[in-house]
Amino acid sequence: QQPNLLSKFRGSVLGGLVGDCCGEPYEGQVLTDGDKAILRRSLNQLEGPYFKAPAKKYTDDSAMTRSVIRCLIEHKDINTKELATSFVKEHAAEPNRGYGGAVVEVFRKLLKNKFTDIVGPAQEQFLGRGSYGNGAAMRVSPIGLFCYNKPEKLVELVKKSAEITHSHSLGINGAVLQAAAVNICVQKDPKTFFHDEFLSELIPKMQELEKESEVPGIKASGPNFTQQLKEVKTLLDSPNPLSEDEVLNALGHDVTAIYSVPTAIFIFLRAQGPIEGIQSENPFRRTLEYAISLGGDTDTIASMACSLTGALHGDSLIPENLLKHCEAHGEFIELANKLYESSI
Ligand code: 8NA
Ligand code: MG
Ligand code: MG
Ligand code: MG
Repeated sequence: QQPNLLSKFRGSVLGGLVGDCCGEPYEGQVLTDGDKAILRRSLNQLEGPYFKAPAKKYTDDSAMTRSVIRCLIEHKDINTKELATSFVKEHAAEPNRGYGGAVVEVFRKLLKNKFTDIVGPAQEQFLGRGSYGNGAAMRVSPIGLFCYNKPEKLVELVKKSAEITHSHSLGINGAVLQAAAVNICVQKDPKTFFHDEFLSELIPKMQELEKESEVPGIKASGPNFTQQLKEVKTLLDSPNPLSEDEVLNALGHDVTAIYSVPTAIFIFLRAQGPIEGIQSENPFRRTLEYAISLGGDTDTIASMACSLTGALHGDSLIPENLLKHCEAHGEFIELANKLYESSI
């Protein structure tokens, strides 16, 4: 039977946490076949009979996602001043969670202006162009959940949550894409899920969004999310087995939104079926292992991809013992429960 809504909320929130914690040790790496074998063994071990081990640490992705969830629970809205304050407090308390290279400058300026100007510091980033990093996208899945029964509010809420740190249209639209993808997953029955149908809902949304916000792009003729999603479809429809190079050449795996959010969506969609070299019947495990195997910004890409698989299937596919190895898992279960309560 269809996973219930609460299970989907928990699946997405906990999926995001597990992806972040398990992806973190590999962030910035290109994995060799040997590394992938080690990864597989390690995930098998973590999923197996519980053993005592130091918790796998979450990073900026989960720290900032938690701020977004708390804001939604408390205000049933994105209150930008509260959210900005929460980001800055989290960062001040634990600056070593692997924050992006430039975003800490935004936090410093917000403190300095005493939160009187919330969006100004982000607009000053990168000589006034704004950040196109994936930091707004990596924290936004809860908005996709919250809007399950109010999809018309999604773009507005995402934009408010993004603009505190990311003013570049690619940074913002990447966040809308991730939240919209989660939002579609919550509505779908995994038993009758097809990537064609999913993409044919998502692509027109991005087309409309990108028409409105003429994308300045990395170069004038730079890529946009509509094109990247069409690449995702081409890759998924390809009759030949896909090499990692083909995937990475088409979609990328770095810390920019344009070269990581479509990648996460591709990983999620591909992991709904068998993947050569990954021996698991569980789509959640396939999502996690495949996302990390592709290397690059592994914590963030695994977090985004696993929050999609979790939103589709619910939390029953997340191996219980694996979850127990992730730092703060109990707190995130509670947050998912409360987010559900505040959304209905
Ligand atoms: P951000 O705004 O600092 O952007 C991340 C990076 O993207 C920047 O440091 C730049 O290299 C690049 N970038 C973004 N916009 C531009 C631009 N307009 N021109 C040139 N370069 C640009 O931070 P963010 O929050 O978007 O970053 C999110 C990522 O950072 C996540 O992957 C997260 O996990 C984290 N991260 C941290 C480390 C680390 O070890 N500290 C490494 C990788 C990623
Ligand atoms: Mg991180
Ligand atoms: Mg890191
Ligand atoms: Mg990252």
